[in-house]
Amino acid sequence: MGINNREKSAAAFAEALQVIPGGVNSPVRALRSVGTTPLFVKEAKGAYITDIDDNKFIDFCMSWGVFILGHNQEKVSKAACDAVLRGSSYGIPTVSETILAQKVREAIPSMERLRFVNSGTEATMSAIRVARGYTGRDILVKFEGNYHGHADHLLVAAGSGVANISNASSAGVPNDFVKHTVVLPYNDIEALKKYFAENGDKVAALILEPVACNMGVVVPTEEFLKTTREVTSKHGAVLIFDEVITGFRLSRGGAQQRFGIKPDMTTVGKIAGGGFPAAAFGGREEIMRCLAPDGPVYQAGTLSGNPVAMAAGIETLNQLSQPGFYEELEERSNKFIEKLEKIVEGKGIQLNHCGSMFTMFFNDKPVRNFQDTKKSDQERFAKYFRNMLSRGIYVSPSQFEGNFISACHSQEILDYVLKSIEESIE
Ligand code: KE4
Repeated sequence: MGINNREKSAAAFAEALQVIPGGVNSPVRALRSVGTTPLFVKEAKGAYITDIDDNKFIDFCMSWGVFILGHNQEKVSKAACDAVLRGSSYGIPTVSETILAQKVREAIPSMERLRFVNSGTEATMSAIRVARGYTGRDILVKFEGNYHGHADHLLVAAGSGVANISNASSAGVPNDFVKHTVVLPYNDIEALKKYFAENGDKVAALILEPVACNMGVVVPTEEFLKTTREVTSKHGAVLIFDEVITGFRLSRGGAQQRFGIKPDMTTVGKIAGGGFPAAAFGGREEIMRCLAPDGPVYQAGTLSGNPVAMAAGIETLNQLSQPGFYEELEERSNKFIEKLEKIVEGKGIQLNHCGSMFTMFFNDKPVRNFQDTKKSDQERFAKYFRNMLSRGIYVSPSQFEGNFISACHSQEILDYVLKSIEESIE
């Protein structure tokens, strides 16, 4: 494992640059913040990705958290192939959409009604529109460092790929488009209470990552999470948990099950689509009743609920509902984290984790919010990333992202990764 050469990837990148901006279809894949150029993948199986130079890597990014079962899981891929051979899209309902919707709701009962879309961005954009339609209010509250996709009104102090961009929001977004978006510091209970005391009755929705992952993993205090529920209930604002990452990751019912807090609406994606373009937004029936064709809030999508993604999602959720799946993953993750904590102790690294997701911040101080994360040593992180790559391990290529332990990461793999981390942080 590891890199013997990357000539074909380099040539492929040069060619991609002639037709695709930055040579990538999503900025964070360009690996600019870690001082190298992207791999071009040929195939993947389980914990491994293989690039077009036939280098094999253990993957800890797992397509940004999608593959909790592992890449190209046999039954998931077969379900998708079987669906394709029957037809890939109809723009007409299929039973598979109802089946997957029922499975999502069975795992996340707060999603009394839900609709499928093609990306997390569409899911959060649609959830916010429904919340505004339901309340008749305009203001959206979000938190610094939380990333909810690239809809115009959400690109304010966002995390993930935007975190590496110096300006607080994206060019091309007129100020008018973000004037109803209020940004508060994550994990700051006083700021949250103060804002709602003064403006709560004008707030349509509060959206947050119930465990942040797009500034790197930042676990909120339980008090902070409880306060988001209290202030929104008190002022009739809609509480939206963006569980695109945490859904089906932190437990079968996501963060809301893990922390026992029931939001009014939830978005899910990534795992739920089994590696295909599918996400969903949903919540209380009386809110979702506002959606066309029942109600006045419009939302639509040509490929929404397409049968291929539905088939992959159904097979994925079936496997995740097997008794003991999450207990086993949690136990293996905890053991890994315990060992990693010993390795990074005294090395100027903060290890933030929740369940099977974690981030190593190259930072001398605890990391509890976006401002803390930005004091991390990105150069040191970049060197660490390249050291791991040379050892055949592809960790998430940004200080502002999480890493994901998945069912395919055997004990042998985890031990090799720990040994490599110990060597790579020096
Ligand atoms: P997509 O539109 O990228 O499918 O989902 C947007 C989104 C919404 N909400 C949360 C909590 C998310 O994490 C995301 C997308 N996550 C990033 C990685 N952290 C996507 C990776 C990328 O942008 O390439």
